[in-house]
Amino acid sequence: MQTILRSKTKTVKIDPNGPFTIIGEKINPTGRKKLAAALQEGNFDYVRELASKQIAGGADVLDVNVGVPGLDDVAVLPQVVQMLAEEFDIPLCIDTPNPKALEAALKVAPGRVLVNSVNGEESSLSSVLPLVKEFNTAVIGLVMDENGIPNDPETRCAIAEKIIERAARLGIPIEDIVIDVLVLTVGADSNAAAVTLKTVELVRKNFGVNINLGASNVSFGLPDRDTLNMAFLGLAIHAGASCAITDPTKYTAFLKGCDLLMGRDAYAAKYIKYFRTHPVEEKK
Ligand code: THG
Repeated sequence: MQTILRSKTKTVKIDPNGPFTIIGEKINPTGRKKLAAALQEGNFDYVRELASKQIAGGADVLDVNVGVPGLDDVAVLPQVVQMLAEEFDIPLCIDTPNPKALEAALKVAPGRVLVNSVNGEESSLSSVLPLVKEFNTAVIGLVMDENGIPNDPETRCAIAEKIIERAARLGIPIEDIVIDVLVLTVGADSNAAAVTLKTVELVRKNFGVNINLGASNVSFGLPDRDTLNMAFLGLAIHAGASCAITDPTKYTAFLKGCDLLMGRDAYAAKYIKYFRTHPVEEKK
């Protein structure tokens, strides 16, 4: 089951059996004062820099989130999307909880975007899914609803099913739904990642859909976040995840390694090509 995304000239296929799709997380001002300030001033130079660094690092798709308290996202989100679409040829993942800002951004986005996100709440289903249909996009479905994020894989899976069914009623095909099984930090609950990994297996087995993770969430508040993020990504890929919102400037090499080890990189061609363009510094 492939989820097709497009920029002006490029196509990205998210595929459970293909190479892992890397969605760059860094255009997101949460916890980043410099980006928040730049967005508030309407200066997009730093956004440009974050986009080009992530693309150079190996991003397949860029997540775009302008969530700063007090910022007029209905105005700013489409401006940032338009700038990115003009200057970079890479599909976008539009990350906003505000359907008005989403609609404004979809009006200016070329190609086929990934909407981030809808969830199992009635208000979300009824405001986001019609936009997904109207603008012919794909969409990330979060396994949470009015009652928050369930603690068990079965209830998370039931929310995934609800999102898939409600989308189908509007004529949105299942391959355009990417289920995000949601990861919370193991700093607060040491069982959190295990529940998410079980949910990956269950959603994959029951529906066969593509599965996404906001992988860097797993390590909030803990030392050496890179170690935890990479360990989690490796386990999630083996469990059936096909894409992640994560940091391509740090994890692309690791993820190319996972593709090769999963049998998704014939003759190690992509792994070798990656290191040809991103040489490892000489070890002293
Ligand atoms: N699922 C979906 N979308 C999402 C998330 C998800 N969007 C937002 C978030 N979660 C994924 N994006 C990030 C972006 C940055 C960080 C974590 C997740 C992060 N930032 C550093 C911090 O806050 O400590 C700061 C910046 C840095 O040092 O680079 O960790 O789960 N569908």
